[in-house]
Amino acid sequence: SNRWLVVVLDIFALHGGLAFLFLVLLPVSGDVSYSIPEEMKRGSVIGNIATDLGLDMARLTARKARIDTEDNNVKYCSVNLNTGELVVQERIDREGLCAKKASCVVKQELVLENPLELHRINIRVQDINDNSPQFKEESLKFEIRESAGKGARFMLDEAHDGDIGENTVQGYSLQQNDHFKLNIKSKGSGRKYGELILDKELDREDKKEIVLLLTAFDGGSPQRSGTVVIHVIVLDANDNVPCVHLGWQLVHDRAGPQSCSRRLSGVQSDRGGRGLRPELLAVVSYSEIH
Ligand SMILES: [Ca+2]
Ligand SMILES: [Ca+2]
Ligand SMILES: [Ca+2]
Ligand SMILES: [Ca+2]
Repeated sequence: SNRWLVVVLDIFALHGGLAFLFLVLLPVSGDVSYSIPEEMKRGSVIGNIATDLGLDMARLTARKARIDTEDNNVKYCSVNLNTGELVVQERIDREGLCAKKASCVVKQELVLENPLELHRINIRVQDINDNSPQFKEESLKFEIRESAGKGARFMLDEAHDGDIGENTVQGYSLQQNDHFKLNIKSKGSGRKYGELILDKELDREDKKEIVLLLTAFDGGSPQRSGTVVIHVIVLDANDNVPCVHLGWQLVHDRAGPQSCSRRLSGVQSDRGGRGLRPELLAVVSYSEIH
């Protein structure tokens, strides 16, 4: 069943502002559709268009069979006039053509003359896993106060992957460590991101910095992944009682507050039970903060 394609040429006169409208009627025969993976090599065969459309192979040259495009788009394929095969002419990159669209169709046209005949070609482009998940930054920096409680959460940047479906980011994994667990969350659109959860409290006096590797992976075959380094800087909290020796010396007692208070009372008894003056304690606390 032949249909008619209406090509509207809208030509505006340069003088007088008059618009002339031409209607050109071209016969359009049946469409033909193909489904191919993206990134096929140039010269790869998409299908035999002459066979699929029932064209006379011997007359392809005489009828000047050629590929055309609407709106002067790229000619992604060409016709082999000897074999009737439709072959890849230009790189077909699904990401470049359709970004995150679930369906990607490239439209081309086969034109024949004597008589003039036009066939629409729809090439459905399937995604292949040719992109790896990537983080925007090379490293993520977190400053976390050592007083942060167990269960504290820190949102991590999402990794991006140009592919779609299974070929895009499916999950994350965090390097084994003593302090953090990873929680994976989903956005409304199905996009996934990670969250660091503090599992064991930090101690700046023990470790000032923690370096962790976060990996994002897709679900393609073969699977691809990308990593980011997480730098956790542990900020100080005033969690150690300062100890005072005679002579105003300041000592951080790593054994903890209890033994420290014992030493303070020791200092007090040393000084004949008079105890520390309030202003001395104030000076001690100030010094410890800075
Ligand atoms: Ca691609
Ligand atoms: Ca792809
Ligand atoms: Ca991918
Ligand atoms: Ca501290």
